[in-house]
Amino acid sequence: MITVTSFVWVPEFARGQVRDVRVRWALEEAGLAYDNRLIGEEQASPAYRLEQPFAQVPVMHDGKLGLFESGAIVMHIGEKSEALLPRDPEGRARAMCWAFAALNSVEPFLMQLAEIDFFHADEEWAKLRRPGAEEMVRKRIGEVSAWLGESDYLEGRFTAGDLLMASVLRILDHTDIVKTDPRLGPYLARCLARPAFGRAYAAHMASFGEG
Ligand SMILES: N[C@@H](CCC(=O)N[C@@H](CS)C(=O)NCC(=O)O)C(=O)O
Repeated sequence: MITVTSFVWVPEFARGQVRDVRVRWALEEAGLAYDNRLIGEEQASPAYRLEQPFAQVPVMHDGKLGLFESGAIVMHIGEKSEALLPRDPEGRARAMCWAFAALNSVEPFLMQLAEIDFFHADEEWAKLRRPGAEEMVRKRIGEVSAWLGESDYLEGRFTAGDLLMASVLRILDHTDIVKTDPRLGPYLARCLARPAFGRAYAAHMASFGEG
């Protein structure tokens, strides 16, 4: 049995953006059922640190195997389903390239901007830093957009790379930076229109009423 651990409560602005959405989305794409385990104060416990060394979510248990890091979890789910990782070695390796690109070459820059906007907007240093942070975001997403060209997905078909790239791009939903890009805007909308995302998002949002 698969169990996804997520927070019983997060502030309003963060709802919909917590990284268990990625894991739920991957499970939905793969057609795998899962239970949801909600945690609160036990996040800070030594026992939970044995599951997640940084005391964060998500965690996923697949039988006796416990995993942390949303990217690693999505890869694990991909091992179980061609819907996320193509079975041919080259297609699979290319999907992994984009998964790492999303998490390593794109997400840090988008997170920097999001952190400024959500946590430091009124601070002087943030006002000075924001234009440079936005410029770097525009550079990176411009590069992804150029790669995408007229394709529907990064490697022609939907993979775990698209799932993670779209998950990263939606971090900036509070701005129009991605939405107004002529290729990435429709790309993000295409990814998020997938029924699997809709189910994952709905389950994530509904979980806050379960605590
Ligand atoms: N690189 C980690 C990041 C996990 C992460 O940032 N989790 C956030 C929620 S989206 C969290 O648990 N924040 C609470 C905290 O750090 O105390 C992953 O992708 O799983």
